[in-house]
Amino acid sequence: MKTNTLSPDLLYKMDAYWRAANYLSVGQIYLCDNPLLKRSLALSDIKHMLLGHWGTAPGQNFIYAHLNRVIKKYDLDMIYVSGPGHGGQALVGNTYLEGSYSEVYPDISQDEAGLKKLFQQFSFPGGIPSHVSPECPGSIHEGGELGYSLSHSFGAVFDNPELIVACVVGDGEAETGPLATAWHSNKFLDPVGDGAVLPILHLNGYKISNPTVLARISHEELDQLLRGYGWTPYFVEGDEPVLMHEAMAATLNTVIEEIKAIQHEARVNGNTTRPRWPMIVLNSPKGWTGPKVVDGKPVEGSFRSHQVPLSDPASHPGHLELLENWLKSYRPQELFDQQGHLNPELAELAPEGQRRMGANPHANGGLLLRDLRLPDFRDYAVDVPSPGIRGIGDTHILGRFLRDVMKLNDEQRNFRIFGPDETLSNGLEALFETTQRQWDAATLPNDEFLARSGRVMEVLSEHQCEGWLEGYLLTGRHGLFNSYEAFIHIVDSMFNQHAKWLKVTAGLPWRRKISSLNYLLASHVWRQDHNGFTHQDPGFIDHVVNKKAEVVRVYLPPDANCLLSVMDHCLRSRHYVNVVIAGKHPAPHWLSMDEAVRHCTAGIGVWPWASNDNGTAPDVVMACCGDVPTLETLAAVSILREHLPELKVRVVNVVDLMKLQPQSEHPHGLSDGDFDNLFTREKPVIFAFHAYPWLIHRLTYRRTNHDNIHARGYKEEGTITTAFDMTVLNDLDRFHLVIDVIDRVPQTGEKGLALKQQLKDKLFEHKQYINLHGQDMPEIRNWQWGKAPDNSPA
Ligand SMILES: Cc1ncc(C[n+]2csc(CCOP(=O)(O)OP(=O)(O)O)c2C)c(N)n1
Repeated sequence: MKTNTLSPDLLYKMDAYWRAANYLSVGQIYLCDNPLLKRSLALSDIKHMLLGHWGTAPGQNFIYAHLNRVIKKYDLDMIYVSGPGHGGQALVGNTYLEGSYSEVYPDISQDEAGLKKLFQQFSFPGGIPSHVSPECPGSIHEGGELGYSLSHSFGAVFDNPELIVACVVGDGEAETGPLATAWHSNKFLDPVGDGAVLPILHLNGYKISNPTVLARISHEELDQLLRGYGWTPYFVEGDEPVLMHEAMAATLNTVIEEIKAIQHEARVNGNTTRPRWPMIVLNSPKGWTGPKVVDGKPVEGSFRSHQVPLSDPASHPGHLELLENWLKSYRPQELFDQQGHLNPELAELAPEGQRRMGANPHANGGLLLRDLRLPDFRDYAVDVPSPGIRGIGDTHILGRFLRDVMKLNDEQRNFRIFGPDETLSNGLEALFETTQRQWDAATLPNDEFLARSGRVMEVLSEHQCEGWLEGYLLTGRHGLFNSYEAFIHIVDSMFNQHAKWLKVTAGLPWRRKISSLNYLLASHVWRQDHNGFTHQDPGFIDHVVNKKAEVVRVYLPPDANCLLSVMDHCLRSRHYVNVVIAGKHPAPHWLSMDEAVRHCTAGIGVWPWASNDNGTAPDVVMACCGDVPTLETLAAVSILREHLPELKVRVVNVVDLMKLQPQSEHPHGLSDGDFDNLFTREKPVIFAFHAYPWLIHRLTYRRTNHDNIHARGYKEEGTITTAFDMTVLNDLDRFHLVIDVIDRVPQTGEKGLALKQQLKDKLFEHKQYINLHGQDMPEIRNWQWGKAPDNSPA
């Protein structure tokens, strides 16, 4: 189709701007000197380590230049997400051309000296990484680990009705599971309250050394696939720059006007039909405009252009001339003056101020972050007249607090809860008293809590939940991800990337802190009553604690009041990943709200009412971390008190797992003195832990009393069975804990041995009972702290 969207003059300038960006992309990979090619290239101008990715860069430079035009034409509030973020130099180069880069890094000035530094620093020790890393202004998505660009983009536009995210999806990236599912995000977008995502599938045909699937299906099949996902694809295809500029410009006009029309229909005319949002398929050669043939092999339009198409000229002499010709093909003398300034006619093609994609505040979310309005969590407290009273399940109580967090921030529209279809299952039903699940696909009369606009985001993809939430947080809002504990592992790697992002951005003064990524892991390992072994895996925290201490926090509140206190803290915190593990099943309450606040503020502490060492040296420390281990520990303590009353027992409860680490390793870590005061220097410690027991050793191996810490936890034993039997299967139950004490405290003597035998009999009786009755023994079910009669093991 012949169009004339661009005047000849504008077309020339846009092509020149693209050439300038391409020149910078090549220069960053290769040059450490001679940035304007004022003299012939010499070996000394070339970096020794040639690192980076060329193949994706020219396509992304092309896209960026064209987005600049529509931003100006339509005064768009737009940011750019680069799925193939490995082409980092493209974004660095474009933000340099538009001036936003030099504003953040004045040393990289827009002149010859700055150009030289720009080239030198890229993929260079002490410089910047080769991806669209946090150091790159305008980036909310590094794109190192492929697959999350669309999810991040959707997260960014939720509750940002004026924002458009131009999301470049690599055709290789599109093969990943998360990306393949992310196309469905269009069924979760509210055209009234949310902004728009413009996906641009970068169909450059190849990955590292393979073709891409989407490039090797027919045009028709790809068109049908994308339509099947609910999009209207517009194809821009070819390799002839002039024709491609015109096609891209015309198509961008079309899609932007379509986006605006959809939004107008929904916002002004109240049309509630789910729209088919437009998207672009850019089919252009990989390594476009680069060397066509190198050492007799085709490079442009092939996988060979993925990284560095020309090798180090020191060992490949012919490559120096090829490189010089390649750089000169962009005619840099037409683009930059002798001082290295971009030709002003080209410079004015870029948008101005915050409309520049490198300076858009949405891409530095902390700038826009407003505190949440939080109700007083103490108002949701459970009354605990004495420790051990029965409760309805901790997350159900938390749900009421979260409901009111939603309510209070309804106007600010800056808080959402994300989950893979588990918000109800995880006990947060109270949320639906005030909001709905956002859903723009069809609904049936029997559906529950679905609405076009809602603050709960549910899709059965942990990847989408995580990606959406990250995008939401990175653009300056707040949120919570609730998930089954076992399946949060699905996003282990996404968590990694986000934690890395937080670590790096914390060290960049111009990046403002964002709100924390909060995980609520309910439906945990110990209570998988109707699911069993597949749903039993508490290992996410083993994974989390690998990350930098300044970024990660892990909380295991033992009861509802502690959970409220912890969650309040997490929602106020900044720039962390907070993992909170809590139960949803009926469970005892131990602490009044005042006690809970004190305990959670300390993060760890002795429970004096459960201890009988009365401030003297104990014979044994019973430590517990997690709701179920706390229950079993207290039940064990009550057995000890009844049968071995002379034994001095100290109960230590841990809410903040990082307290166990040495202070040198984690800012929350206890000093060695404080640790010794709690756990003693030489007494046995029986530690009942929620997760895999080895983690306790990993965290405490440097402590004085480490040799005497005996940790119990989940040992990968599980099935569908009773709640108590789960603890028995893993030796975490009250009877095993008492036996552990007897085995480690010699002074229990004959009395201890007799008790041990009784407890072994009890364990036998327990097995027989559950196999016959299908539920736990009454003395287990009805056990309550402080109520002696049912406690007797005899
Ligand atoms: C999850 C993940 N798996 C593998 C890689 C290694 N990798 C880096 S680039 C690349 C090919 C990407 O192809 P595409 O998305 O089409 O990007 P482009 O062709 O634009 O470079 C691969 C496999 C990665 N970065 N992330």
